[in-house]
Amino acid sequence: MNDETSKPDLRYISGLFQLYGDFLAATPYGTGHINDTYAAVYDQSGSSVRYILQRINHHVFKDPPAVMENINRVTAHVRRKLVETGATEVSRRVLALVPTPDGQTWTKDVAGNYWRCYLFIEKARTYDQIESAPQAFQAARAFGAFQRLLADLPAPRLRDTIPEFHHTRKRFDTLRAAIQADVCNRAAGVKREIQFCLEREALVDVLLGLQTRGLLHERVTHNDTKLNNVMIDDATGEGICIIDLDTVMPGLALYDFGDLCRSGTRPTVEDERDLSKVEMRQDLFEALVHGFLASAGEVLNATERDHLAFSAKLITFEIGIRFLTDHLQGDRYFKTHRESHNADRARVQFKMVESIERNERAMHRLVQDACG
Ligand code: ADP
Ligand code: GN1
Ligand code: MG
Repeated sequence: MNDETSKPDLRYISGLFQLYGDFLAATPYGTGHINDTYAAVYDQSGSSVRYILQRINHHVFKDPPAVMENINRVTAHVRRKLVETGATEVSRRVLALVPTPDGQTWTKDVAGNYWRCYLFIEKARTYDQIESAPQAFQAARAFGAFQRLLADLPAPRLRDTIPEFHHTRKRFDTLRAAIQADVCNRAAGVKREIQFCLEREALVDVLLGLQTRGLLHERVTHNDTKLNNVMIDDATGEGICIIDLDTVMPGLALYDFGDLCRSGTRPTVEDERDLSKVEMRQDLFEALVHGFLASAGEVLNATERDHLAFSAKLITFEIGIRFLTDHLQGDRYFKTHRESHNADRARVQFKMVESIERNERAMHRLVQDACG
């Protein structure tokens, strides 16, 4: 059986995809907060070959077939463009779905869970914590390139896999409702964090206002551009493949840049308990700006360029709001691994927001210099 609480029978799940050879083992893999990810190992005539098996979180993604339709279109488009431009190692540069025997990109197990399978990108890894400015540059260049490659994705519009995912006003209002409901009696324990958010309410309407005025417009964006969603090549350090494509859908370019700054400028893990270590590092921000502009610069308009520094603050604030909301609502959304985990994560985001606030003018000047 494969309900969500029991350990899935991964030999059986692997058998639902067109995998050759003999199943050896499958173990939990990665540190994502949403899906259940496993690395499955097969013996193929004497060679070990790995695959990624993922159980899609269908509480978060209410329409998994729509998610898979998006991913199939997006990966096919990127693959075609990479092939056309003569890229090498294409199957390490774009996720490759392994089909089921009847050619589908996903399947359902007997318990009603949705599964997919990808080729395992070898000789590369993801990082939960940024290590250097060159690595920040590489990550940003890869996310920017992904956005640029998808700028001409043919119609129809991609499906909204999580409607209003980055709608900062709605995220704020949901927090306010969670504070009022206080279903777990946790609000008293996070009074300072709540106050921090309430004082900054005005931030949440800025990009939405620019969008309403027609100064920002929708693009195909990734929407979950944290550092551990880009694979970094072990040998060259290149940001070789963008992964975790469930949230690829229409969004603002600034959501992608801003969210990358959240993890890409912070020299600690996302749930660091020693807040004295948490700060926005200007050298890392500079590397992110240069990396993003190197690949996506030519598609950004003046308003987008003008709000790159602001987006770092806004999206860090937004994700902090989401962690705090989840803490207040009883940890129903993000996976947690310890007591008050979401509150710890929220505190790190808010410490980053403060650090960005102190440095925002210098960050903005740096962007202006980089844009020339
Ligand atoms: P989640 O949505 O839960 O964050 P991800 O798709 O980001 O799930 O996968 C979790 C982790 O698994 C990634 O951070 C990465 O380390 C690893 N991973 C995912 N896909 C691949 C792949 N095709 N090849 C190698 N590692 C992968
Ligand atoms: C989740 O799936 P993962 O772990 O890469 C979340 C992001 C948050 C992030 C915070 C679908 O990303 O939006 O920014 O956690 N993904 C979803 O670390 O909600
Ligand atoms: Mg992920």
